[in-house]
Amino acid sequence: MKQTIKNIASLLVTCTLLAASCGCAVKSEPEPPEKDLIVVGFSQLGSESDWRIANTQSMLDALSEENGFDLLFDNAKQKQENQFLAIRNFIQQGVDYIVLAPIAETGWDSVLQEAKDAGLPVIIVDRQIQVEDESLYVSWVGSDFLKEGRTAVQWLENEISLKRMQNENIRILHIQGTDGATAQILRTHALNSAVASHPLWSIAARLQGEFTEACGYEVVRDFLETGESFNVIYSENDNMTFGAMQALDEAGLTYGPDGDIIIITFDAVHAALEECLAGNINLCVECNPMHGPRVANLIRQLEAGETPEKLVYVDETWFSYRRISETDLSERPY
Ligand code: GYE
Repeated sequence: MKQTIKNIASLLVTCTLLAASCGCAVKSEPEPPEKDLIVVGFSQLGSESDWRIANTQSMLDALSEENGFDLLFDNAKQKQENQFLAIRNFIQQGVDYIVLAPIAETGWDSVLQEAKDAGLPVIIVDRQIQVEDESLYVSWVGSDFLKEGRTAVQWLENEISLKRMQNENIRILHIQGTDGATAQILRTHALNSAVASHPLWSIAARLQGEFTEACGYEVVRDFLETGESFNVIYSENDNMTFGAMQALDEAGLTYGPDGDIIIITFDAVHAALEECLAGNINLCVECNPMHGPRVANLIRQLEAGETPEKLVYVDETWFSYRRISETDLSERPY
């Protein structure tokens, strides 16, 4: 024992001498000063869908402390007034950047002018905004919603000819998302143009499903009570589709490739791809929610003094019952 203590003591002396000889202190080094974090205020419009939850997670992951960000997150719970409040709070707190996922396209001029007056760069994510002065935001990143809608109607046209239904009336039940949201406006626009150019296509009804499963269920359930006929559902997001499917089940109606109703849905979240693979949904048009890393890159570009593109569109695909595979499912994290 004594010998061991002696050994340790001589080791300490050796260490001290060594440290002194190379000019080092024996005391542990002071912590390096903390790197400045970039403070970002993110106003998310709500948590209405699986897509939105994946989008929020992607933002939280990318704008993490580890990645050099201090993220202030606000969920506006589907109210534009709450987004105004959040932005004003971010301005007061003196954040470095504001990121806005807007509920609707219009109404942003005043509050974004306040951000501009405070010298704060604003990045828009997902849906777009219509403002008089385009310099109120630096950049937008999101989906090409018109292309998504066109993908859907072109697929339908092709499917109808594959099924030799060209001479049948196509009656479309259109379930719309939140009024005034870019995803709603442009997916609706694509459908309207297609209906206008196909004499046998018509809209059986337009239902307001607010992008939620609960609303999707309620509006379709109530519509089914009218007894109106239809053979296609064009639903502007997966969660409304899930609600619609529940209402169809309760009414004893069949859907999917082997059923009476063709179902077209947007987003292509994991649960929708599962339904597509199981033969309950005909077409899932992809809408990519993983914008976190894209927003982080835009901020890094701005930090480096670069001017990012004004509009950044993401690449997207689609999955039909004819070409979906297990691999598509396993590759989908949300
Ligand atoms: O399709 C829907 C969500 O704006 C792209 O909003 C987004 C849409 C998405 O609630 O699920």
